[in-house]
Amino acid sequence: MKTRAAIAFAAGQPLEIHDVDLAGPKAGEVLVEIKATGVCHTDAFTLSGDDPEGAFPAILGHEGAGVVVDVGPGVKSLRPGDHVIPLYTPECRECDYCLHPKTNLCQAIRSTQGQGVMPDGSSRFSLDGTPILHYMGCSTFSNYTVLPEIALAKIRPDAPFDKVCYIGCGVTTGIGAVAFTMKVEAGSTVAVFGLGGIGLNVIQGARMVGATRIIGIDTNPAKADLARQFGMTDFVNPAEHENLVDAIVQMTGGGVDYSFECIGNVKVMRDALECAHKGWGQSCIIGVAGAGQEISTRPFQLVTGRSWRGSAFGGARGRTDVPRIVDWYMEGKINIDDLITHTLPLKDINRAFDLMHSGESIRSVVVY
Ligand code: NAD
Ligand code: AHE
Ligand code: ZN
Repeated sequence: MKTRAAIAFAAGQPLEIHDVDLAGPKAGEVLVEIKATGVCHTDAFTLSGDDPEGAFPAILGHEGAGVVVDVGPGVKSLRPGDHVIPLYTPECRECDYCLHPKTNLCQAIRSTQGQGVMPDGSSRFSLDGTPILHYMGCSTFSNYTVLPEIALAKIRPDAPFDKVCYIGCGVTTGIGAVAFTMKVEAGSTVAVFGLGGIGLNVIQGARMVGATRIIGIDTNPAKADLARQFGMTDFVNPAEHENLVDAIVQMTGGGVDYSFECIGNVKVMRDALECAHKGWGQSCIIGVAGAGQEISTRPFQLVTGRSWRGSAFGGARGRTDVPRIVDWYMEGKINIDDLITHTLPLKDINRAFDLMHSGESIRSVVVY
């Protein structure tokens, strides 16, 4: 079949809209009509050429929601008409990782996914006979896409696609990092570095679990108002402090219980660690840093009781946790609507990247 898609032909180039050929689902695979997709900073990161796994030409996008159209042989858990959210972190429920209680990083299809192909080593997308790569196993910047059954969460049919698509990455990543990965306790003091599409969800997660002081840090003061609405109690603009770490340590009488880096800047990752409280403070890296970049700190920071951790997809097990998070949204427990600042048609998708880079948007959602 044909599907309209935004193709990334090369790093640093705008996406191009084409009618692409899409082969049907093979064994264990599912054809999905994507109804809406968010644009995450990770899409921009890969498009920039900084992603060591970035390969082109590819169809980016990993924050979608849609409807099952067809299933390949052997698919048991899904059927046409089911509403689904694609999972860049699948959940096979069989591999060593899925069976381990301490991780959500299912590895069943990780190596082929990282190469931009389906588990059988081939792509379902092509243009004029040339294969186009999949991205993060999702490729939600295509109106129709094919995914393995284990990479789809079945969700309730009354949830609006143009809102719950954001649960496919940003919402789950932010709230999950607080609730699932770090298990922040009520009464905690939390610092959130970067108040974008991820950081604001960390803030709403921190408020949900009962954190009493939530400090937001962003170089763009225009982010502060929305952050306050989501639960931030204090805003810090790094430009107003000669030593950001000292400022946060002083504000909190020794440092925060938990800090989260939601930018992808290795210097800020260090600050986030070092403003965690001596003896017990824990810092979580969520931001994705470019090829060749490394983090550093004095080992004494860890010797004296701080811990450095990280979180992918908020520690969520997608087929289990994503439907629950959709329920939280439908029950009014979390706010997604106010974070979706722009809704665009696919033909304008490059504007979503411009809005992100200029700091005007929190999340842009493309609606098909
Ligand atoms: P975004 O562009 O919406 O937000 C980034 C925010 O950081 C902006 O508000 C910006 O003003 C602020 N910022 C930039 N430099 C800063 C600095 N030096 N100090 C303070 N604030 C600064 O991006 P996003 O969609 O929220 O994504 C954030 C990061 O999280 C990206 O690196 C993305 O790739 C990553 N990410 C990781 C996961 C995961 O599973 N680990 C999932 C999704 C996104
Ligand atoms: N490909 C990059 C790493 C990118 C990365 O860290 N991705 C996150 C999700 S970001 C979603 O917006 C992730 O889940 N990582 C775990 C994994 O297995 O990819 C690189 O550095 O090679
Ligand atoms: Zn993402």
